[in-house]
Amino acid sequence: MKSFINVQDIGPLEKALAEAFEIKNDRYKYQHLGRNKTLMMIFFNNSLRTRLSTQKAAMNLGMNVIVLDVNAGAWKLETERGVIMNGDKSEHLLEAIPVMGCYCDLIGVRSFAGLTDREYDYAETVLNQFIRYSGKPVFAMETATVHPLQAFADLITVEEYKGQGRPKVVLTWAPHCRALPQAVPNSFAQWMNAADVDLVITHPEGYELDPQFVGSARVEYDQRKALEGADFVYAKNWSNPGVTNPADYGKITCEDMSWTIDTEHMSWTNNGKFMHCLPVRRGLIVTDDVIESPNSIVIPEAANREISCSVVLKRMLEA
Ligand code: AN0
Ligand code: CP
Repeated sequence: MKSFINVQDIGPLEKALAEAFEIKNDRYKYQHLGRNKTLMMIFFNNSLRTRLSTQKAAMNLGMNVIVLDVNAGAWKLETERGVIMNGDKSEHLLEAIPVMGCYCDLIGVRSFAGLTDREYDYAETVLNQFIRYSGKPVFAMETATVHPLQAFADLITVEEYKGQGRPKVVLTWAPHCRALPQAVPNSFAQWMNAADVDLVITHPEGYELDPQFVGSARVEYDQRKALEGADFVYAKNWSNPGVTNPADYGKITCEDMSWTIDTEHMSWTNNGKFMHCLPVRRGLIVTDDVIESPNSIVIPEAANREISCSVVLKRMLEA
């Protein structure tokens, strides 16, 4: 596997899941693969889970790991071409990337959407510069529009907790005080569309996700109708994707607190499991009692980040 960005990169999901459970049963089975190989993780944004789980997965595979927080200690990087660099940015990404590529075998990139220019974000400008100029295989650790390591971990979690038959999985928007990217819901929708589940997406009008990610999912604007009979409730805030109205891109155009997942919302479901990628703000996305309830599987979901990443790094080392 030369890159890991979209669900297609991982190939058949049954095989990827089988590999995930094999690794979960024996995390150190492929320890020889990473010998004398170096992973470089580049963070333009904060992280808890991605940083720790990716490092752990790399260590399980016997890799060396270098972590760079671009905004804490490195030169400030210019990402745009054609600018006169007389501001606070000392180095251009187009020199920094090939230099980083010299010191490693694999590169993971976390670079969130700027949420001001839809075209720039949806062209995955920063990620594509890494792919083009690093000379090394690159994987997404949440980029402008996708978070595949999270979606793969979510898929593993649904597989582990589902009962008999095809589960009903509901991706629901929930309110938030800051404008957040669409990467998590985009990838979740993309991966669930590829999996054997009944996917329903619910959000206020105007928050339509990009059609390439919605795929064949059913969109239901009535949150209660969407949640009825749900086996899994996947809550997430995202800012306005600017699909319906381009001028709204990256903005908060709904603050309706009736979308917060509380016990009443969960009572409409089929004893549904509550999921969230974390970090989560209680009182906005979900109430304390729901996230602390026995039906909340946010911690095993986060634990599966080590597993999804182990499969991805293994595949990239084998390539
Ligand atoms: C990020 C987001 O919503 O994309 C990261 C989630 C994994 N969340 C925040 O910035 C709070
Ligand atoms: N879920 C997730 O990616 O969390 P972090 O932002 O803490 O890495």
